[in-house]
Amino acid sequence: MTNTASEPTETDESVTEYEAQLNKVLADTDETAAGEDEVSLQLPSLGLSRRDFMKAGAAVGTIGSLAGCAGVMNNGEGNSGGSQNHSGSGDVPEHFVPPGEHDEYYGFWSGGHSGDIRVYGLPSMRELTRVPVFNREPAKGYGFDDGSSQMLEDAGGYTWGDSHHPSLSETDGKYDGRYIYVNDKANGRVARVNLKYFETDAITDVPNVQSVHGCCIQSPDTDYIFANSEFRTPLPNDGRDIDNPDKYVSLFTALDPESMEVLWQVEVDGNLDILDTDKDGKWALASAYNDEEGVEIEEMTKNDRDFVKAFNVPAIQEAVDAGNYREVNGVPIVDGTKGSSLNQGDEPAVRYIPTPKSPHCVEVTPDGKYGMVAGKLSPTVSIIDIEKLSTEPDSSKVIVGQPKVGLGPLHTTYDDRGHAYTSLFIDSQVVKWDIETAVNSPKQSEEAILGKIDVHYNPGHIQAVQAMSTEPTGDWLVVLNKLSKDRFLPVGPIYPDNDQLIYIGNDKDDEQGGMELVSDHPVYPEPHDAIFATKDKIEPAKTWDKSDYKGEKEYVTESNSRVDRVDDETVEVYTSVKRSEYGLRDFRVKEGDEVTITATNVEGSQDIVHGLVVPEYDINIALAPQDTREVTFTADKPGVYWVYCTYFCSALHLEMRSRMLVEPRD
Ligand code: CUK
Ligand code: CUA
Repeated sequence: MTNTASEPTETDESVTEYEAQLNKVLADTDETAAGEDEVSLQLPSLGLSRRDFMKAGAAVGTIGSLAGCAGVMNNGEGNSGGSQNHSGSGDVPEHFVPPGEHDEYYGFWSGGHSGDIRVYGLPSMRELTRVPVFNREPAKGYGFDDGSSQMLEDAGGYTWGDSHHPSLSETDGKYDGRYIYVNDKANGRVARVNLKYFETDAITDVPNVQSVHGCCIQSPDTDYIFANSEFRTPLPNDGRDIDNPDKYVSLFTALDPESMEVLWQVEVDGNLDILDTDKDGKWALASAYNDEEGVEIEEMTKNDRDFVKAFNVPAIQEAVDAGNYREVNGVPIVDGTKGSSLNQGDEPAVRYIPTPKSPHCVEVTPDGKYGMVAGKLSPTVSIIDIEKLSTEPDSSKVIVGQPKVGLGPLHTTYDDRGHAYTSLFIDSQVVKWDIETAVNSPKQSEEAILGKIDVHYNPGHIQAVQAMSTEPTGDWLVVLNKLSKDRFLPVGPIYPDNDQLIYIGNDKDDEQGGMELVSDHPVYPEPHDAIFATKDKIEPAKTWDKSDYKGEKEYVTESNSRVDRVDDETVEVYTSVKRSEYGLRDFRVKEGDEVTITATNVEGSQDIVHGLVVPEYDINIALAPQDTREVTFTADKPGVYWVYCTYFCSALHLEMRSRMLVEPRD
């Protein structure tokens, strides 16, 4: 704890204010919960006073010295806090990956509001590359050539996005290495990254929704991509019902994984939040809050329960096929609200499963048996028995276990030995628990807990290797901590996040359940989630395959490099690119021409990338071997413009140039 200077009254005020706010939420919950069934918050059974709960919460809410203390106070027992970059015991396998050697796993991080996907190796935690998705990225020329800038324009023309939940495509429940799908929480979009080229190849701006939060593929065969809109809005949101929050809706959207077109949407009561599916292609489970359908925080937290929504995908598809929907902005919208006639009978389209208020997430176990709903405000995880969704008509009986895990549970992940790991935001810990024990012990009990490990600080997502597929491998776990505080050299008021690597391969009977903190890694803000695949699942191309763009773009060789004048104001420039020259040493256009440059990197050797940039024209494309890119612009400034290469490709890299000569038009 280095940030202990306690001065500012403003900080104290904000803590007090936050305490008061949370106090109100909890007071309401306690009152309404008294004498009710087990879905209530049940704070007294925590063995903690509400005051303790409050303090932890208050510290979390304030980015000051207190939050750091919260982690340490809760730790108390003197366990692993000291281990930073070395394992504390000899039982942890080597996580240091020596120079020249490769990692065992690929990790794909969503970048958050940087809008990208980051690619890391595990266990080294070395960042390997970034794949720009919703953001422009000059280092890769993304958003600068015609193809990618047109794609961004067609997807709404936004300049940024907030990527949250990356989902790897699956075949038969196993990662097939074809695609990653990821949502844009900011602008209500879903994108696809092609893992042959590690490049975004499609973005869909989902109609009728404002923010897409939950996003996942449908297991086991990626037949759909699902996307949850978190914010309720009028339908359509065209100026009607502005002052009528009752009429705002939240939508569950299905997209086609190949065409990326929106297929249908389902309207529900309350908000929708995060998503996962079963492993049989039937149920999609969405966490949800704000069953009150309020628009202000006091309204949103009035009731002591919310409802997880279970979407019966075949039943919904049947309703769509039967024309049982209304259409808004060209999308079929199925009525999945509580009173809908589609929700009656043996195969209801949507089931509403009661849980404690404001649950955060749903994550399905690798065997597809259970969906875990982390309580966030409740110190529990609710276990949904997925088979019972089809057989048990009483929704409250679908929850078959509810272990008390600790304060602020947000996300759950799995190993290959029947254990669950849940992040505790307020306690700044990861808790390991046994799934079958939790199902077989009384609700609210701690019998299933196998151990807890401290992390620093305030974890959000946690993810174990291969845990979203049917093949978890159970050796590594990454904890995405929201705060890093005093863990690294200070870098100004916007800190890095701190992703911590934990070894989970030992089921030791100690207070940490055998979990071992292995290393800390600062990360550029602010990744939200990650997903890991063994290295054999991903087979990236080493160079482009020109047959992949045949018919769309010309492959320009040295001998067919040329300038084609199409008409008086349109010019097409074709140039090859290789070490250390462009096919055209210069090219001539007229002031005011619309110029399209088509350029091909004709080299076949891997890792030889060339750039083609034109200073003062904002032109910047990057060309991997065998790739062709196009860029279109208006030559509105007469003069001489050097064209140069941005990648240091050879000893004659600096001499690798061409000239664009723009003649004045008289
Ligand atoms: S949400 Cu961030 S901690 Cu967007 Cu996945 Cu749970
Ligand atoms: Cu090509 Cu530098």
